[in-house]
Amino acid sequence: MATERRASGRSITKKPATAIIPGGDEKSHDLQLDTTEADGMTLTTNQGLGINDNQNSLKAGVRGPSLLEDHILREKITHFDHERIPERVVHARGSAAHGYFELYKSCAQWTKAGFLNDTTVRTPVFTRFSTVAGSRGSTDLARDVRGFAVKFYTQEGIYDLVGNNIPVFFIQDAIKFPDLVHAVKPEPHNEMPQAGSAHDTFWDFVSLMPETMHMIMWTMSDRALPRSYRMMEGFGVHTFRFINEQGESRFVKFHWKPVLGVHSVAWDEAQKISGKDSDFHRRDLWEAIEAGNYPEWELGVQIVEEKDEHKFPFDLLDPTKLIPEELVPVRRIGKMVLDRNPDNFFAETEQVAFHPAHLVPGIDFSNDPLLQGRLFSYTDTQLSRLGSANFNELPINRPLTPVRNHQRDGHMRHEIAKGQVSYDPNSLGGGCPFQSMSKERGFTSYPEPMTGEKVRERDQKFHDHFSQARLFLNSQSAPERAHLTNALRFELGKLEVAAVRNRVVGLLAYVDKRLAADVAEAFGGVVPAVDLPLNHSIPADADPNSVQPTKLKKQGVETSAALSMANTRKDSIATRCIAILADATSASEALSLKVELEKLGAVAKIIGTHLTVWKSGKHEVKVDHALMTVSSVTFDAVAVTGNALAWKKMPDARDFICDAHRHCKALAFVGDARELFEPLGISGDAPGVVHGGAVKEVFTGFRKAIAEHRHWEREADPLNGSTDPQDQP
Ligand code: HDE
Repeated sequence: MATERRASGRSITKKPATAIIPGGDEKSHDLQLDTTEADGMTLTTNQGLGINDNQNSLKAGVRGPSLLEDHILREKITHFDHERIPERVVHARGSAAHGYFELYKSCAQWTKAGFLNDTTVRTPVFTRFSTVAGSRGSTDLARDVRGFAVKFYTQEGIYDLVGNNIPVFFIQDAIKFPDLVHAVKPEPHNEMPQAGSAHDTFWDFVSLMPETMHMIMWTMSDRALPRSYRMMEGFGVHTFRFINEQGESRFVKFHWKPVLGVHSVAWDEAQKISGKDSDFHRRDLWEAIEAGNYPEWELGVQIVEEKDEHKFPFDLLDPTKLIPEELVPVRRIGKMVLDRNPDNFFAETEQVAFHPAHLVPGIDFSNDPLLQGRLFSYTDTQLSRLGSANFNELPINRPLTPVRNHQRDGHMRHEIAKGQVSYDPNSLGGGCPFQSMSKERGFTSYPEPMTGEKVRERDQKFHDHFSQARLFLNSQSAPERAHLTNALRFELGKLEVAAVRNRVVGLLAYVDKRLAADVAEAFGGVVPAVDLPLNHSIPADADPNSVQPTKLKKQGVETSAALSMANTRKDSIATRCIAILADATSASEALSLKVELEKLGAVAKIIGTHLTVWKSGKHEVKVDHALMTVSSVTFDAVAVTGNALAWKKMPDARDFICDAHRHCKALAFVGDARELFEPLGISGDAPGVVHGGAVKEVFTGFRKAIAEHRHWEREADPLNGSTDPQDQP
């Protein structure tokens, strides 16, 4: 038996590579390889034929026409012509990494899932992050929900937790998903805009669908502009079930909590990053892993006992609602570490096929009508995207456990099933494979009692669309609320149809009158009165206006600290990217600053006007990036060293500093730089700005300012330019 490293990189044990000779027996490949092929260096065709010339096609004479006979040319070009597969209909743009999951403490009291019981097991994972609306080549920094899908290769088969970075969703029922996606995707007549929701069809849909309001609060917040995939939360969104060995069921919501904290960028910054580096999140993930800064998330669960199912003012089956952490705490049960980049983007990141129905014993579905629809969609979409019912045989999708069944044939079947028998029950194959004899090993659905009439309706509790939207809004810090307001002003300001804008502003008033008024200020100040649209899925006798918007208050939840990024971790600069502007005169200062920052785990880069290497005593100081090739929007903080007056004359340097200031990043000026920063409108007393004579004078203040992430107090209101919090929305 030999151990092979598969394309997916997970180690499995299998027999030596063998070939099936039609009509014959297995024959070892090893016998057929000569030493040149064995060293893996020789270029071959797909049939293994050695290629002697990969530069010239076969021609009739050196100036003659190419010959149809050139099978090597034809094979190469034919394969190339078929390289593309359809991109994902949603979540097309994504990046992924390998890693593992480790459990802190057995969860056997809640679930019999093996990987959540045994703390000695390290479960391999493959995790893909994505945007939703954009095409495969679109920018990473679009305002959008992010997908957060984790494939666990457990000892009981594949378990997929296919979630998002926002804990709720736009709609309550799967039947509306195609409409939602059609509305947000580029408009069908002109295929614009790419990867953005700031257009008429999306907001038209929203304005007629009040259940979107909670999710809209999240997508208009900075949650939709993550600083990094490594710094965003993940959520399973739906309520699932845990089933333990005794067959007891509890409801569960899944959370991923990033160890680095939850951080975002500013909207102006996001737009600029899209131009400067549209692969910003992909690069960030890749480089962090290459540098050994492995991203980590803790897996958290909120557990609700069966008997408590109905004790909340919202329905646990409603995916537009979250369970406030104040009502049910998130218990951290394990950690995921991503420590290896894919070897091949297409084979792994593109071909990975997630599915919420890839379950292991001990985890089960709830009746959430959105989840129920997803259970159909994901296999179906793989059939059109990956083109075959055998997509599960692709290396990245294969479970580590053996697959044994009587499914046969189909496009691109890899498995060479042996023997006469392909049906069950059978006696000719000795009855194999058998149904699992032990209940623990196989999957058993939770025997939830079912009654009821066939209806196209939702429970009355589903019709409160505003309480949790308001809870989210009320939980935001003042700068977060200002960003949310300005995002709505931006998105609605892009609309061409005033009636759509008015309907949305009117709908916002149901969430919060002040929010609606602040948004309306950008459009003439009028908040139109709109009736809540009744759509056909709401029973005729339900009056949405009668829904009590303050229900959560009764349970003592008016704000929830977990909903604000202002409460996240702000004590570390690990993995933060710091730009140090330097010239030949400041080489040694730049180097010592870089060394000090890197001691704390930051990634510091020296930026000079030229790509060069300076001498500083016995040290060589390498310029990492030329100023004209970078911009401060791709860094977390900026330190300026060297000749202040020379920087002041350079437009690129001025923009670099001004953008960092505008985006409220930590700024350090080493040496006497007042003549540089004051004319740029930067106050030396502003929060997050440090200046002084030497590196050691600024270092402590700079470090603390970076750990704070952003200093939003510096931000001016876009409508009146004021930085006074009283004037902000
Ligand atoms: Fe998905 N979704 N979705 N979705 N979804 C897909 O499957 C769908 C929903 C999510 O990195 C598709 O393989 C329906 C909620 C992620 O490969 C497709 C409905 C949540 C990914 C599909 C939803 C998600 C997808 C497209 C409503 C958060 C990317 C390609 C009933 C809990 C996975 C594919 C990856 C991908 C359908 C709603 C998360 C078409 C019908 C809610 C992270 O099957």
